[in-house]
Amino acid sequence: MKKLAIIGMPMDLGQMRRGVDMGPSAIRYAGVTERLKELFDEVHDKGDIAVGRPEVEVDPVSNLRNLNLIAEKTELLANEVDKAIEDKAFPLVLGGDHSIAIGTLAGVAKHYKNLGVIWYDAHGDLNTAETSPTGNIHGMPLAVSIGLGHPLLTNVGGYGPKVKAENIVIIGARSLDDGERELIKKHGIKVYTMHEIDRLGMTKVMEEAIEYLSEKTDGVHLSLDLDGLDPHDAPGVGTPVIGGISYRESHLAMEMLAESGIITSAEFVEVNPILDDKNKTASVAVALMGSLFGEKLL
Ligand code: EXY
Ligand code: MN
Ligand code: MN
Ligand code: MN
Repeated sequence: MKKLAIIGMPMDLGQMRRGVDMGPSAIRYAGVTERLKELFDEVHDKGDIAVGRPEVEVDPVSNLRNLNLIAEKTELLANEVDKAIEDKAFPLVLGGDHSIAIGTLAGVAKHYKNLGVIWYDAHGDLNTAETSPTGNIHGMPLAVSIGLGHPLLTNVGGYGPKVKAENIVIIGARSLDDGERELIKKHGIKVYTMHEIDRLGMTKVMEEAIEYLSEKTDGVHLSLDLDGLDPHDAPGVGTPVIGGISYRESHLAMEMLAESGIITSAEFVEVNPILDDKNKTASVAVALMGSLFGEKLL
């Protein structure tokens, strides 16, 4: 029995451009349920986590914008993701800015001894309050997952760290801050930047990533930031970076993940319909989900 639980996380508190809280609606409008119904025995749309419309917290001292709110709301997401897994469903979370991953991983990681993570992103999301140039928590969730950052964030779900640094593979990086580069070297995080994707090709990159993770993990979470794609293919994102992964390369990556069978949970984040071109980015997200869950062209 293949069961899918779709969970919307309409949160935009991890960065400063409003509109990404409408990501889950945009993805639903692009037909996520209808598309995935073909690929699962049961698809349950669990609706949205109650983020509400809290007033943004400005705390110039901590360099962590909306710290308390993000800790509180991601805890709610963690509970819902946990429930989905206990219910034997595959959790698919729709964002929301990338800070939501703090909650998704808190709900997922307790179910695995050795969770792996594929972080498909233009950015490293490996900042802490000390290294962040912006104070935006959407630039920090991967650091939080390995236990680095404010305790209110690293302890979401009541435990931490969620993931070992050596169980992480970043794909598509092309905008890394100095502190993130240092952290990658210090912790031995595996990164396929755009240079490796250009040089090796997506086939080789995915073969290597899949082999690397299958050897040492008992489950793999896919955290797919739409800004990993080139802004030409995914314009509706808050922090676009030119020179990204193409639409076709992304399909290939998802198809190879489907074949491998290693992915046990997923989230698609940073879709901002206000910045989009006729819901193109949400439609791309849904098409990639189709490939991730085994849709075939023929
Ligand atoms: N590295 C920058 C920062 O920490 O503010 C930009 C982060 C963007 C993070 C996002 C969406 O992947
Ligand atoms: Mn549980
Ligand atoms: Mn990101
Ligand atoms: Mn990004």
